[in-house]
Amino acid sequence: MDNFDAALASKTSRRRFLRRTALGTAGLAAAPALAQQLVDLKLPGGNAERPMTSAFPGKGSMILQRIHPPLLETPMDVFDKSVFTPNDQFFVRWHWADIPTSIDVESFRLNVFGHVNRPLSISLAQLLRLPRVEMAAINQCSGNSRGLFQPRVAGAQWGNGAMGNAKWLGVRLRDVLNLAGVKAGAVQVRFGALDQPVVAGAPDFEKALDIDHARDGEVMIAFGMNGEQLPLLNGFPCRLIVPGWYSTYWVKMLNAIEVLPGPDDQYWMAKAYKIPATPGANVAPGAKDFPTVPINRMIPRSWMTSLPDGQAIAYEASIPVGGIAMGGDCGVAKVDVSSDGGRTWYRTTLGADEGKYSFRRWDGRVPLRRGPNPIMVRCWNANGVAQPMKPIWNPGGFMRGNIETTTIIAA
Ligand SMILES: Nc1nc2c(c(=O)[nH]1)N[C@H]1C(S)=C(S)[C@@H](COP(=O)(O)O)O[C@H]1N2
Ligand SMILES: [Mo]
Repeated sequence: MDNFDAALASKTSRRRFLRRTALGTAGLAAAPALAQQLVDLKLPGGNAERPMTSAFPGKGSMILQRIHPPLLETPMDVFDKSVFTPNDQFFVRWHWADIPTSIDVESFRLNVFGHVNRPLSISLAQLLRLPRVEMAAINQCSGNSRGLFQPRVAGAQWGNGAMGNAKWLGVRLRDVLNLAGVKAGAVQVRFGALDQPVVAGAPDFEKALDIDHARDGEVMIAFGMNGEQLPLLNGFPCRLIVPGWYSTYWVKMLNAIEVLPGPDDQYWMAKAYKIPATPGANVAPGAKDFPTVPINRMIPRSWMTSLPDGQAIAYEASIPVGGIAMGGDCGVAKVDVSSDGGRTWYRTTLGADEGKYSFRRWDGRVPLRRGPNPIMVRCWNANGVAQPMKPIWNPGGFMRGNIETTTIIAA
């Protein structure tokens, strides 16, 4: 991973480092060229077609959910090719449209302040000199698959592609906090970034973690993603990695780390991204007044990716099927597959273990009948939690995790 040091070492490559990440105002401000292709996300109740676009800097072919701020979804077939999601097809989500279009790697500083003994202003060169760690981890939006909620709820109408898995290279947040010296009585750590609200008086995007979580040795400040720099839209020059937790905490373009002597009571922690304090974050459709907690750990999920939903194939007695699974906040223990609506289940073979926070490949075989075959996948994680059959509902459209069905038509 010497390319990071090399990039900072010489003036020439320093300029390239910068140029490669400069979007130019046109990059984010102009509407991408009209899409040539539509994709059907099969959201219940319609409004499910989205254009494909490759008009965003550093990004290949993506499902366009929104232009300002950019919301780009990964097409499902990408997940069939590798358990690691390529950087140029990794999903993108921002809350505010005022996003820097270039970063000066010389003057960039990561500031550590608040309830600490020695406030720090860390340059990228200094950050790159700290002991490094690399970890595979899934970045999944809290609202991934929100468009599949029934009844539908407000918010980005994602299909299943607001997630991705990468090998993150960076430093331990704990090491950075130790450099600053956390004072006794610290309660939370709040993370701020370079993006800004476009509406006057609107709350800047900031998230917080409990001090013990921030110092658990797993939470990282990453500057590398799958062996490359972070794409600007995924948070160049550095972002927070919170393994096993939903990506609302994975603050991109991280430039502020503030140790707090009390809980963060600002909008993005106190009001947004709250889930019902009920088992599985589940409430009756339409429910409003219920106790809530900030969204936190992920749960097991799995998908078939070898064939798209609705695919017609020539009849065979049985076919191979494969896909990806995630344990959530721990590893994948086993994955079963069914082609008869969940009456009969077949154990699948798991692919290489890339670490407990990574996607895991699974492969199996199911019998077919003539006509539509509802193929279901079910993951158990290492804590013994299995995906439930029934979908949950909550007004935020958060934490979908039920068994998903891919229908294959054999004729
Ligand atoms: N600075 C900043 N970081 C952010 C956000 C944001 O709006 N601003 N959104 C969060 C949310 S809700 C998600 S889903 C992830 C998306 O990460 P990605 O764009 O790299 O896929 O970024 C998180 N980090
Ligand atoms: Mo998100």
